[in-house]
Amino acid sequence: MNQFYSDVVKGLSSNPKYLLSKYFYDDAGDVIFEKIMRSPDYYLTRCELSIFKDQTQQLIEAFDAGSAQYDIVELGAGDALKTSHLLRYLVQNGKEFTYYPIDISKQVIQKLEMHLPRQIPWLQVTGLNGEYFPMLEEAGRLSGRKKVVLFLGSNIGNMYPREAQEFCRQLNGMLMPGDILLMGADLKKHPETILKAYNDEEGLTREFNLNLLRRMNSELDADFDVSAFQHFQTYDPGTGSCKSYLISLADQEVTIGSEKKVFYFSENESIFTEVSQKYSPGELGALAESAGFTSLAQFFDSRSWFTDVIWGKV
Ligand code: AVJ
Repeated sequence: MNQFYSDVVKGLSSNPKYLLSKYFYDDAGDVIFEKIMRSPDYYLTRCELSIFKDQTQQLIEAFDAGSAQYDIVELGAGDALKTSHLLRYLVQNGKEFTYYPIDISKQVIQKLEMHLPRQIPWLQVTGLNGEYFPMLEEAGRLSGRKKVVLFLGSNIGNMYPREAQEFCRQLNGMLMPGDILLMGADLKKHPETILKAYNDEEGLTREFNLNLLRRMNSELDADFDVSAFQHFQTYDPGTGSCKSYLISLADQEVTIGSEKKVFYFSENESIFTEVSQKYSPGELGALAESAGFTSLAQFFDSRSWFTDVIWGKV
């Protein structure tokens, strides 16, 4: 059977139940996520975009520390809107480089390879469709230059701090001395502001969360009654963990797959679906150090709600 099915069976057989947030992003999920990024309550994307628009030159000056010859690799490129500001600036200043966007979605890569060189004439784009680490190795084989690796949008937040530390350490192990990491992270702030980003007025995050049930219905032949589950969000200002759950509104059973596996949900039972971890600048500094990086520079939006850090591999 496929990976999605076995991950679902594992998660729903656990106590407490969970599902993996990477499965949010099917075609319908991609569309909802694009709407989330434009939603007034979801401040993250706008904050990071303002950093890329307003501090383009400063970001690039930080890359130039050491060697000024580099290629740009992006983990989870998506629509590359934020990155396009950097890319345009580099091209206009006559920099010779290749942009290697990595994404798990084939459509995303095809779109980027087609549209980016039209928007930014002379830009060299080589898309890599697959998982982060294998594709990062592939980029290393293709590129003869130092690498600037982008990991934006607070994607690091989908890991708990311990997992994030392990991820950054692994990433560090794959880089060469002189390579650079530019990572976006959402910052701790008033808890109401954070909760509202995931309890948006338009109900987009709710739909994003419930879409996971719809995806299991269509791809795994499951029979979830989507109306019998409720989106529930928490934020713990102490730990900085913002978490999404689906709550079963009734005692119910759900059948999944051709083997007709049955799962029981009692009334008010939760399924954990996502963590969106928030950091303080100090915690990010500690993360850099524990993963073997040196902090080179740090950028903030005007309200200091979001940060982009630049770390060097020594
Ligand atoms: C893409 C992981 C950064 O956690 O804020 C948005 C995903 N989930 N709304 C986040 C998401 C609910 C997002 N990241």
